[in-house]
Amino acid sequence: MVRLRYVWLAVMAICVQAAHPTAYAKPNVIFIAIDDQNDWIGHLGGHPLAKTPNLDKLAERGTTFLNAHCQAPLCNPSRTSLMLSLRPTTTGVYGLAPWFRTLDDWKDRVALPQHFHSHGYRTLSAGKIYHGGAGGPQQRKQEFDVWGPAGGIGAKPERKLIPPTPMGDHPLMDWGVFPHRDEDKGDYQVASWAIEQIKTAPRDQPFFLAAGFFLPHVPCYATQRWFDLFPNDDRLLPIIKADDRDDTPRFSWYLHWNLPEPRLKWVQENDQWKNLCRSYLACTSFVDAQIGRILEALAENGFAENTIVVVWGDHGWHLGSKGITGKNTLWDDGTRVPLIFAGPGVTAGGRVASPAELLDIYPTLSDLCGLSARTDLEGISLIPQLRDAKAKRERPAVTSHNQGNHGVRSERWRYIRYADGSEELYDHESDPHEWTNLASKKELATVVEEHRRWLPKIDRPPAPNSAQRVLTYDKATDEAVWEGKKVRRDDPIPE
Ligand SMILES: [Ca+2]
Ligand SMILES: [Ca+2]
Repeated sequence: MVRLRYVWLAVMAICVQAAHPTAYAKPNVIFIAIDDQNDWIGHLGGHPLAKTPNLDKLAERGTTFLNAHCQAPLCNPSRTSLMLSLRPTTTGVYGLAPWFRTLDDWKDRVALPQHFHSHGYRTLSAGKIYHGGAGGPQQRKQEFDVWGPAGGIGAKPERKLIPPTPMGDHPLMDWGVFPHRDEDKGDYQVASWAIEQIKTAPRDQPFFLAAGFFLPHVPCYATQRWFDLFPNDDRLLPIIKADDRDDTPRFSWYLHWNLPEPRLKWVQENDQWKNLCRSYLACTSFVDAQIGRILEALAENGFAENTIVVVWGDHGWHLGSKGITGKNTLWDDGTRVPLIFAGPGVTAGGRVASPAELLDIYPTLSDLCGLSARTDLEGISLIPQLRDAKAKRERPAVTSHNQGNHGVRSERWRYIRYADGSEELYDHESDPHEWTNLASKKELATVVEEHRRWLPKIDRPPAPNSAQRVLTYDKATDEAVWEGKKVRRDDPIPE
């Protein structure tokens, strides 16, 4: 009986395939973004309780990058870099503003979806792909052919669920069980729209379909069922070192000075640490389920075999490590992200330990789909690693947070250099949490030197109209300007 059922299912699968033949040779692309998603993903091992069955299954069907890093630890600069395959240090886009199309240098630059459009693809987008709405309706049409729902937070409680937070009690700084329907979430609607596009996709034209999920970006609201996946006890808490910041340069604080994301001290004192961790894990599992819905629709509509799926997160998020919550750092918790490819041309079960950068996605997708190669991209195709996970990459992953501040992640080491010249070095072989700064160890001077040579050669100041989380530093006066305000060396570090 069981065997008969399998035969029946196999016949059905063949029928579905045959019923929906495609008249084009190029593979489709499903391009999935997750906002503020760190490595708390089952197969990445960032949190022992993380539950992401759909992403883990996709990783088994394709190749996953275990050492992938964003080029900027913040939405707008990370996404600009990924979509243009240019470093933030090349574009000068470091803050939440400007939108790169307002800059003379980049207003006509061919972004990734436009490259696909010019090769005959129908390009579609829903949810958060770019940071912000990409201008008015006319301008939006130039980025993608078809626009779906904006997604975002969706249903919100009438008032915040957690106590007032420091730094202006920012409305986004909230999390917890919020009893709404999953269907009322922006992310659910983005997935539903993507599924509809898959079902009704024209059979004579390949598609590039982008779906951008907002969670686990704050506010982390989810229904009880997603919280029930996790025990409400100390196993939720990440392993941290209490005095971890004692050996990090003072300048490291400037990169997340006076931000609305509460410090570890606040979440501990207000009994919010476990709640935050559980909320983040719950939201990640919810997004994983939405991705699962899209992947199921691909298979049900006969697209599983001729579609490249790529999933990426725009940057990491701290949940207590280094004394903070939030983004805007150059450590692994701020830069490490999921990056998974699956589909034709991608080896199943590949797990790549070599570093990869999000700006590699553009040339990789272009290569995988046989589009004309571009010579003006700063990323390098990941095709060698998609064929053989052990294929080496010489280049480390580089992350920049404003001019002069860079993290360089090789397979074994993390090196950081700040604008005032202060440095950090961590050995991931013996110190996976980056607890012990080895930068001043004489015996490691060669390691530091090897990593220094990868610091960006072009290191532009912030582009015109840069704002929000923009840092500049004047070496002559030793003064930093953060969010438009001067920060001096003897200013007390904000708690
Ligand atoms: Ca983000
Ligand atoms: Ca430390």
